[in-house]
Amino acid sequence: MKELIKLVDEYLDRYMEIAYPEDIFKAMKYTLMLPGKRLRPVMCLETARILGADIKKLLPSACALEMLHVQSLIHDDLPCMDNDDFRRGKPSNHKVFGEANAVLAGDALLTYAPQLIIEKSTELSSTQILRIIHEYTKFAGAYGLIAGQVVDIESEGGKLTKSAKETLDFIHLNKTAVLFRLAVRMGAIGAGADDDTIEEFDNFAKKFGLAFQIYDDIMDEISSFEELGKTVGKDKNSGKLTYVSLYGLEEAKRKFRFLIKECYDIIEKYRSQVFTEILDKLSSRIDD
Ligand code: GRG
Repeated sequence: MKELIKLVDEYLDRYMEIAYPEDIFKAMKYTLMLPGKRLRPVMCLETARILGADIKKLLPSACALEMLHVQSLIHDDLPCMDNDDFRRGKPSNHKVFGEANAVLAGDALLTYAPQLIIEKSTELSSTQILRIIHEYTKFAGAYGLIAGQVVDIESEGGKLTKSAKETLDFIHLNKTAVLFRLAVRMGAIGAGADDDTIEEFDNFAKKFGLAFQIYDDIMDEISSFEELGKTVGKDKNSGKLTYVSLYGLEEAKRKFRFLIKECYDIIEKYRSQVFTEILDKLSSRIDD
């Protein structure tokens, strides 16, 4: 896991060169290079590896995923969205570069990511690149990430057109699970996997994504700024719809453990040290 994170960091730095006008590239690189967990690129590379591909083939896609993820974090922190002053333990992008540059840095990451996949994926076929770009645009846009964010904002304002449970699942699947799905799908496509295998990994990522968001909701309740690198207790204070607010802490933990068990069961046959490490780390923080 450590080696994969190091590789991702090295390639992110290499791909994100500072050009003119420097201010925008510096703003893009600032949040990108802060120490995140790099879970999405690592999951993309590990999926490709266990399905038999040379991970180098997938490095542009893995870095593009982190750029898309960071774009969503930068925009999520803006005053017009979640209004958070800290991210990854440091002041949020708009606190350092101003709101206009933070909006533009997010937009620039969102568009540079597919550019990078097209320009640097020299060892993937044109069909694989086209499929990966198609998945990227579908999952990042109004059929994915943006849909999750919109419903999240609407639910905070008390606007629910479905039941609270359906709304919460929709938000988590689209805001959070979607990028884990994109990660494993990209890795599987890059490895030339068949449709059944892609769907198997997709199913894993959906469950993992839901578990990850429940973990995030629980951490907001029980963790500290030092551990998370962002403001804690915000969900509770803003009356946000979360697994903890809907089901209570104990039931949220139970749901988390159930989903993680399902993840172990799906991935077991691949004997992946990296996926096991990710699942172990996540579950070790949630006690019985
Ligand atoms: C795609 C144009 C466009 C807009 C995005 C702002 C937005 C719409 C969506 C917000 C998505 C969001 C912030 C979801 C939260 C997911 C989540 C739990 C993030 C934390 O992930 P970690 O813990 O973070 O992996 P690190 O910093 O470790 O990478």
